[in-house]
This record gives sequence, C-alpha cells and structure tokens, in this order.
Amino acid sequence: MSANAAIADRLEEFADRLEAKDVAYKPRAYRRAAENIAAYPGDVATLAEDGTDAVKEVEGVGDAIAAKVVEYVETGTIEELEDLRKELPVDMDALTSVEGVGPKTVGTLYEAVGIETLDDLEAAAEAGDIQAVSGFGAKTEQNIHDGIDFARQAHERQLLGEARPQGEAVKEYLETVDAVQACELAGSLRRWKATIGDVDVLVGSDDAETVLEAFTDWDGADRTIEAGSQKASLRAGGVRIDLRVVAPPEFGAALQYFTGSKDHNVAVRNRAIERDLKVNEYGVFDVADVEDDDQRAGNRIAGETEQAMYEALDLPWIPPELRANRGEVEAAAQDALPNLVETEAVRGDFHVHTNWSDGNNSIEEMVEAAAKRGDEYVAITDHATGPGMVGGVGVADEQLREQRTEIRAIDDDRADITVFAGVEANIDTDGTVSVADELLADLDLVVASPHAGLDGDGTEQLIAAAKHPHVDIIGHPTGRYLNRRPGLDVDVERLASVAAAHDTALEVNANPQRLDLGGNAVKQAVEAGATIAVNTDAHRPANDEYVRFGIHTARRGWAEAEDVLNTWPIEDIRPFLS
Ligand code: DGT
Ligand code: CA
Ligand code: CA
Ligand code: ZN
Repeated sequence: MSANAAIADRLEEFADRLEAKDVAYKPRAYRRAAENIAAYPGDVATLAEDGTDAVKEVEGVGDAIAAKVVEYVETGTIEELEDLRKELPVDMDALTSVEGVGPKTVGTLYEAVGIETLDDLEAAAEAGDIQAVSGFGAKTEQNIHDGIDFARQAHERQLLGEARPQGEAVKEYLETVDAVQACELAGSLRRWKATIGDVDVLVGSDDAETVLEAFTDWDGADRTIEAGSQKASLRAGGVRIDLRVVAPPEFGAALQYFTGSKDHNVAVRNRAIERDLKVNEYGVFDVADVEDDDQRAGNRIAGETEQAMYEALDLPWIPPELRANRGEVEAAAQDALPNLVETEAVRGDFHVHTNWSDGNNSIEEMVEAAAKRGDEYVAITDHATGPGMVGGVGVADEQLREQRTEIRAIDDDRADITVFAGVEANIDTDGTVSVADELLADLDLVVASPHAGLDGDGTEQLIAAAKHPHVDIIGHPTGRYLNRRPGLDVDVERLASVAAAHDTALEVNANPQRLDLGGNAVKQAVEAGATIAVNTDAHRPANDEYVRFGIHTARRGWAEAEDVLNTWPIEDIRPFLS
C-alpha cells in the first residue's frame, strides 16, 4: 500500500468509529480528507515531515486532521484512534464489508449483542439475536446473513484498479535490472479481469538468481512469502506478486501458459493434439514420432514468442482480454477475431460529476481536466434528487436548470472542447426516471442509472428506462460494487436489444469498484447490437486513469471501436443523443 493510502485508511477508520458513536459532521470531514489524501499526487508523509501547515496544503485537511496525519507519520499510531479502538473493540473493516452493515450498525450491534467479528455476526444472525435488537427486523437479519459469505469471499480478491498499478510498478522496476531480458505481466492481470487473485510476473533471463534477488530486494515489497531458484512470491500493498524466471527461448511459451485462462489453455492444448503437436509452458513440440513423456521431448517448433506459439497452431495471436474460452479460439481459426477498441481511440466522457452534487471539483475544473487529456467532448452529469439519493447530494430540477445555463456559458467560452449539459437520473422501482420530462428534454444528455432498491433482477425497470425517449445512456446497469455487492441479475440480452432499438447506450462504468457492465455482459450487449459507452463517472480530475480500466473491460466483451460511443466523432454523437 502506498503511504498515502495507508494514511487515508487510518482516517477512514477514524471516520467509521466516530460514526459508530453517532458523532455528527466530523465523520464526513475525515472521509473527505481521506479521499483527498489518497488522491494526492505527492507523498503526504513527506509533507508531514515539514509539519501540519504543509499537510494542510491537501484540500479538505484542517488543523485537527493535519495534526493526526503528522502524529501517524511520526509515531505510526494515532492516540485518539487507539482510544476509539479500545472503546469499540470490533473488526470494523470486516463487519462493514457486509452489505447493509455500516459503522452505525456495527456500534449498535456491539452495544446490544457484543458483536466484534464476522463470526460473531454470523452466529448472532443464526440465533435470531439481531432481529431482537430495536430498529432491526427479521428481513434485515436475513439480509445481513446473506451478505456474510459474499463479504468473506470478496475479501480474498483484489480490485484490478489496485493490483494493476502494483504490477506495473514491479515490472517497471524489473526492467531496470540488467539480467532481465524480457518482462511481462501475466495471469488475470494481463487479461484485465475485474478482480485479481494474485499478480503474475514473468521474466526471461539466463540469470535467475540475480533476477530473484533483485525482486525480493524491491523496495515496494512488504515481505517475501517464498523464494526458490526459479520463482519467488512477495506481498506488496496487500497484493501477492508471483515472479517466475524462465530461459529466453521459452519466454513466449511461459507467457502464453501463465496468462491463462485455464479454460483458454485447455482449448489451445486440444487444438494442438488434433495436429499431433504438444503445447506446454516450454513450447510447442512436434511429437508425431516421440514416445518419451518428458515435457520438453519432441521437436520444438515454437517457444520464444507468443506470436510463434499461436502461429504454430495455425492461429493469429489472440489478445489476452479474449482468452476465456468464449469462442476466441474458433474465431481465431476463422480469422474472425474482433478488431478491439483501443484506449487511444477515446474522444470523450459522458458521465462526470461536479461539486453541484457529490463531486469534488467545479464544472470548470472537470472540463479543464477533460480538455487537458485531449478529449473533444465531455458531459456534466450530476445526480438528480430522487429515490435512492441519500444524504441530499442530488441536484433539484430548478438548480439543474441553473446549472444548464452555466454549462452552456462554459461551452460557449471554450473552443477546444464541447461540453454537454446532462444529468444522472435515478431509475425508480417502477422504471420511471427521477427528473421532470420537460427538463430532460432540455438537457443534451441523460444518464439513467439504478442506485438502490430495485426489485427482482431489475430487467423490466431498466428496459422501461432504455425506452424512455430522453434517456441516452443506462449507467452502471447492474449496480454491482465489486467485493461489496453482486448487483442486479439483469437479462442483458433483452435489455441490449431494446437499447439497440431505441438508440440508448449501455454503460461500462470505468470506476474500478464497479466495472459495470463487466466483460461477459458487454459481449452479450455487443452481440445484440447495442452501443457501449465507457464512462469514468469521475468525481475528481484524477479519476482520468479509470478510462483504461473501462476500455479493457469493453475489450473483454469483444467490443470494437465502432461499438463504443466514446470513439465516435462529435458529428455522430449529436444525432445519437437527440
Ligand atoms: P487469479 O490469480 O485467481 O486472478 O487468476 P489467474 O488466471 O491469474 O490464475 P493463477 O495466478 O492461479 O495462474 C496464472 C495462470 O497460470 C493461469 O491463468 C493459467 C496458468 N495455470 C495455472 N495453473 C494451471 C493449471 O493447473 N492448468 C493450466 N492449464 N493452466 C494453469
Ligand atoms: Ca494470478
Ligand atoms: Ca499466481
Ligand atoms: Zn455517476
């Protein structure tokens, strides 16, 4: 974990524990500070060494919080936090990872039933102790019970958005080591899977010893898990990183093998067998006249590059995102692989928040950030008030009119970028959209998203929204939160064919906590003819980096540039939106 993330984590916990005690306002201030520290481009620990005034440079950090940051950096603990931990000796992180259990619930359940851990929570739910607590009922107890298993499993996998930077950092470091001749990320990280069990890194080198030594010496490592003669594993920022070192002539074979997925590898191996060939992590071998069952037996016909591995099986190279055994080997055999969309093709973003709702920055700042990365258009889509919008972060219809006027003025001022005036409306339990029709008609773009409380699988409500004449994009269609809640079990095929017929795009929300739609769903949507919109749902300029996670998720769904609205030129966007 980076130093900033560690500091932010402590402040988040502080906020949780204050909230558990029902303290007003303060938790929000701590959370805001934590967010800003996590997103701060410099090293906050270095600021802390210069004292509290330096730390106050970070937005949203005042005297009290700055003092705690300095205390934490100097001593490794925060005394007040330690006191709060003693007062409420619960595993806050684990308990709040259960859907529907927030810090306040944790506080209440500790006071009433003495629940400290996930195991306690499960036992209490099974004994009916939770429904006996005032303010809880049998339904709440059942929901909590249902959420426990999911929370347990989820805790074991890392988000792509967290693991990818770790993998890239270690790769960048290894590439500076002389003995390293080739280095690639492999495994689920190379396939851009939404969650990652561990990070796999592959190095081609004749000097494994030196490479492994450099690896375990990496200063991003927290500790070494194991180290052998050809491979080692370490823990860094909460992620396990496995490194394997292979001889350069076998690098391509190892890369193909360790990229997976297992199912893809099985399909590739079967194709080899049909051709009297053998594929494994050492190469492709002609085994027509070979009895020997040694792994390297036979006449090696490929191994140094991945390209050659596939070529030996009469296949073009298959992009890693497609390697899931969902028809990619058959498509490759017929030379019918999709021409996948690239991050560089993105021209704009259709889902951005500002401080008019729960975003962190002004409209001007968000527009400037989009222009700076070279976007040709951006849509400002703050939350509308309505069902599912807790805490009053939504913008009422009247203010939306005002905001539209302001956005139009900013758009007129800027020659370099087109700014669309939009809104993110809620899809209600009956499929209606939470903003007055005549206002929707006056906006350039409407994102309609499910936020809370949709019944059943949500398909009917989403379809109703997709048919709405003013809705342009269905935002994060399943509402999933990776590792936190599974989301609606939407019939994507049906939704997508309606969306296609009504010129409504389906979003790939690129926030690494969501990646919604996910790869499988994108594939169904694209096959049904729907257009995909890859959006950051940015709440601050730094959320820029989400774009690539969204695009690679779209690639997992076989999306080509023309399937993705954000790659279209503005002349084509306008008719799609109107
Ligand atoms: P993860 O780490 O759970 O997110 O998923 P992967 O795909 O990274 O899986 P991992 O780290 O266990 O192994 C990396 C790759 O190595 C995997 O994608 C395919 C290959 N691999 C590992 N074990 C086997 C195996 O038993 N059979 C085959 N065919 N391939 C394997
Ligand atoms: Ca892995
Ligand atoms: Ca692994
Ligand atoms: Zn949003």
